[in-house]
Amino acid sequence: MSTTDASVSVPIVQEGASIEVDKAFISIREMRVHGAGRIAQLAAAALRDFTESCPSKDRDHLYKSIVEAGEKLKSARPTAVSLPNAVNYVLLQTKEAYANGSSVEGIRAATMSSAEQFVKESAQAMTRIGEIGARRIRNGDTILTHCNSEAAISVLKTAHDQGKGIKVFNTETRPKHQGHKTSVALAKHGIDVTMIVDSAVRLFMDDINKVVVGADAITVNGAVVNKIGTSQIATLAHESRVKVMVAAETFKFDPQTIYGDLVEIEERDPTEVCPKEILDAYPALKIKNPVFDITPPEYIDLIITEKGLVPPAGVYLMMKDLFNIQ
Ligand code: RUB
Repeated sequence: MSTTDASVSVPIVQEGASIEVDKAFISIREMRVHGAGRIAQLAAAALRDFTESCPSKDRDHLYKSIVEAGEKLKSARPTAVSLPNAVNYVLLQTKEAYANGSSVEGIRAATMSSAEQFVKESAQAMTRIGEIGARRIRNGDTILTHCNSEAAISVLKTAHDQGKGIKVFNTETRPKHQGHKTSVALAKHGIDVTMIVDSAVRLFMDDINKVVVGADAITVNGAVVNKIGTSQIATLAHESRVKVMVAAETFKFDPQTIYGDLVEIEERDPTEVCPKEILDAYPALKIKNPVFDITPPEYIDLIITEKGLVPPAGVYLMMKDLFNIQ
């Protein structure tokens, strides 16, 4: 299988190797590959490889099989809208080809080329977000980031490469410590990085003048769903008048929120928070482990997308355009 565990800067989708849908599903569900952008790319690549290797010679059967594989991938994790958006992007072409009466090979080609296109566009988006976001970073800024966002890291690396002399604080990010990957990626890139525990953010807020985080989903009113703890950080930043910027590809925009749907917040296993022996010994002990939270638009200054900067209040118009909503 052509996935790597989620070390930043290593392509999730490597050329020449085939990705199985079941394995991709498990990798995403068990967080061997995590982060909204990476799971979207993995899902698109898995659909491409599934389509290529599917032996079906019947167009109805091929179509049904591709749609089913897509639905399975979508169900791997519930919060990051990048996952259904990636699958829907690919399936749009599958559905069009099928509806137009295309042959088995026609359906296959349409699906594979749109999956390829998604992977290519998401890599390009990452570079653009770095360029656009780095313009908002000033020489000598001290920036806080949370969790492990490729988009946020792209902004930080680009600013550093432009010689801006930034310093970064990053949280370890309980309970799965994805922040360790961020520290390593930034340190490897030569960036001055300091890791702190999540609960130390307020203590260090006086040293910080910008917050840059990623997103799993952005709702129609400009609220940002991201790793648990993001909203606490944004609240503290607001209190200290520190700017909060969110780096996110436009496939993190959630079109369903236009119709009033809520983003489902994933709740993970209690053993991520507390050792199993303790839970077994004290059955009355309750654990809550929601892994994302929602930062209201009032606490966000700017969203950095590959199509440009957008304030939270501008999300609706951008979404209308992106998803062709009348
Ligand atoms: C990852 C997380 C990241 C966003 C954005 O959570 O919250 O900030 O997914 O990442 P998890 P990216 O580790 O639970 O998937 O910018 O890489 O898409």
